[in-house]
Amino acid sequence: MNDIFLIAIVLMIFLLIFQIAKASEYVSILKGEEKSRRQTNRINGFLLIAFLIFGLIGAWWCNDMFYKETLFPQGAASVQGENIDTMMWITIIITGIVFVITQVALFAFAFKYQESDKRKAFYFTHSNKLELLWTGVPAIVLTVLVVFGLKYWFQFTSDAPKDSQLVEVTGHQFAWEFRYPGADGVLGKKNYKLTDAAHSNSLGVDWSDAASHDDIHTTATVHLVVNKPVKFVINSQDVIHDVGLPHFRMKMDAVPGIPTTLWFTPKYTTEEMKVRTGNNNFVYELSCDQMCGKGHFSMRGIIIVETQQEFNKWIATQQPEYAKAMSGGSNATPAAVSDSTSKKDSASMPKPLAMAATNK
Ligand SMILES: [Cu+2]
Repeated sequence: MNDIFLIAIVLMIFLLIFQIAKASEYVSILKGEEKSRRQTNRINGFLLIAFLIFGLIGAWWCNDMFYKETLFPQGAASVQGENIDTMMWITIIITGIVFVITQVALFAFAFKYQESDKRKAFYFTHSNKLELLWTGVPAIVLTVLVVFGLKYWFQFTSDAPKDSQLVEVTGHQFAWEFRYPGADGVLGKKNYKLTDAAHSNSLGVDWSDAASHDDIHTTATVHLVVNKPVKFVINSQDVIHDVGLPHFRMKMDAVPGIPTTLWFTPKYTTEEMKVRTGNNNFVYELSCDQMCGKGHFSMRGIIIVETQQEFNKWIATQQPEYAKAMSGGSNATPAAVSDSTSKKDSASMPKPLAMAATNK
């Protein structure tokens, strides 16, 4: 009912404008074409100035009102992200200044140089000086901005520091899976032909590679250590996804068949971010930033940033995926790790992880 009412009002307004336009047309014929044209010109000139003033105030007001809704006020949560923020601010300031100058010039010129009997339009076909100026200056400024962007891009896509944590991120329609190398620091080999979600091998890990025996797998939630660089090795099992890390100001495509990497250093634990944002329910989010199908909206991961001690405590409670697979599926209780194969294999695991695999 409300919608019909709204449509009726809009139609009435259109009708009103149409009638006013028609009436003013008749008035202009009565007054004489020339006189009314000049009058319209003047009115248009003032309207353009009004549009400029209200437009600039409106743009400022919108930004002011919604600024607190953005992630800017809480600051970047990674060391690399701070560089991205700085770059963003420099870009906003430069383009903002250019925007105001060009808009003021556009509308002020339209007002100042409206039709007048007192002057004649100056006509010229070409000016090398002007061409050079308005091509050269933007080209130089944009080159500087792009070079800065490339510098940071090469930084966080290049080799991660030696002491960094390694986490493999795999996207598929519509969830994220994570894999941590165990105590050996090496992720086991994978082969897509071995992918078998029903038998606890959703990532297609090659269990014959001993390096895979202590790897820890998680879904939906990933644990990172504060102030320790983390390197993500990113994969996709079906279509292109994108690891979006808005709080850390990072993102990277997950491309089937082509692992991509990025590294960053989280600056604040999740608990610290709760205080910084004044939001007790704060969680770091890993969003899929690439439209990937009908469940794209739900492809969300949670990142828990914690201290090294908290991380060690958590990882100690995790059972390696190999042990789960050998015990007959991820739903089996760890106590079910009793068949001869898994006993043999857990014996070959590094000690603490083998204990985690069998004692729980
Ligand atoms: Cu998606």
